Amino acid sequence: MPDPTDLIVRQSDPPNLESPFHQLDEPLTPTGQFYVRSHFPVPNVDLGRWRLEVRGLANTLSLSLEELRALPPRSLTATLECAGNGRAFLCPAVPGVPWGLGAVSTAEWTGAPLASVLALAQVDTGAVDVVLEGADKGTLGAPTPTPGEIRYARSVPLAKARTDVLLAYEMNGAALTPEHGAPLRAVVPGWYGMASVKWLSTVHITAAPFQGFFQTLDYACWESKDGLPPVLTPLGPLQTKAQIARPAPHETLPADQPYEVYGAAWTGCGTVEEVEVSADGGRSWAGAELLDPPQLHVWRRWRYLWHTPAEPGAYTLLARATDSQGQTQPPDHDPGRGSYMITLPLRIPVTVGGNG
Ligand SMILES: Nc1nc2c(c(=O)[nH]1)N[C@H]1C(S)=C(S)[C@@H](COP(=O)(O)O)O[C@H]1N2
Ligand SMILES: [Mo]
Repeated sequence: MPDPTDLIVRQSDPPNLESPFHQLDEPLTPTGQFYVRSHFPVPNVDLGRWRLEVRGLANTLSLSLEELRALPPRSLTATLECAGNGRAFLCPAVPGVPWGLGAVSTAEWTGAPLASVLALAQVDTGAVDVVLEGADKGTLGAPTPTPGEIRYARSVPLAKARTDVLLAYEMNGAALTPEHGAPLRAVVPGWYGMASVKWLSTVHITAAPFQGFFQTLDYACWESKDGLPPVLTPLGPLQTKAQIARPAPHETLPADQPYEVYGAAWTGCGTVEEVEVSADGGRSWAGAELLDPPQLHVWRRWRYLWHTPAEPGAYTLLARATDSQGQTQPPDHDPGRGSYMITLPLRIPVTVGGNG
């Protein structure tokens, strides 16, 4: 287990642990500070007998870890964000793990491209979806009970699976830890974290989009298109978002002093191109300085030099990002998103007062 003092415990069994986002420093989150999201207990994987099975519209495969390690490895850096990150900021409150700012982290992942495994399996024409199934299992109760005991499973469309999905056995240059999915997990760059299935055990190739529990009853939202009534749609790409790491919510800052507001911003498609900060509750906005070069699927840290007001009192800071496709953050939370994709600019209350 990671050192619990490095993470904020939102739930201990199964482990749901939040990264201390206010400690954001380097572009990569140290593994011991990387958030943990699990629906079921961490499975006991027998490493001696472990194999990755490939089934469905392809040749059946059963691959050992050695066979996967023998495929040409690839490394990529990707920011993972849980779709429920920031949920604790919603008013009125919504059900689910009450994540603050820290259900987001960035790591370097190394493994075999899923494309290599799909090529080995010679996927049939007619295949459209790739279901990634984990070894973890359990039951969930109200408000949407599972059909008895199920395994965690999520799918990615075949085209995405062939593009950049990684089957990772390493995280930040070391073997994957149990809570992050050892011995093998998927990393789906640019997508909300639910797609990056941990403890991967089976890959199923299907002829129709998968409609499993975590694709429909969970991790889906309402989308309205073409004048039709709203349609329940599985979550996919990360939405553009900036977050303030410092000051932390409810921090007290000295009056009439320069203060460096610091944070990170990310997006699913393209790169973050602009971050703006408001120090007056969202009435006026000013551009922040981006500190990292643009890199697909990786957050960019940013800073904004704020001269704190001379007048002591309560102030509200907000940040918002815009990406290279022009996607920016909505001013309000769309009810169709339910308890997911919380990208309205979060209000960070601070006290400016006294002599600090
Ligand atoms: N097998 C399995 N994979 C899983 C999950 C899970 O509960 N079981 N949780 C998903 C969710 S919702 C997120 S946000 C990410 C979190 O990955 P992490 O715990 O390494 O941060 O894992 C995803 N993969
Ligand atoms: Mo998640």
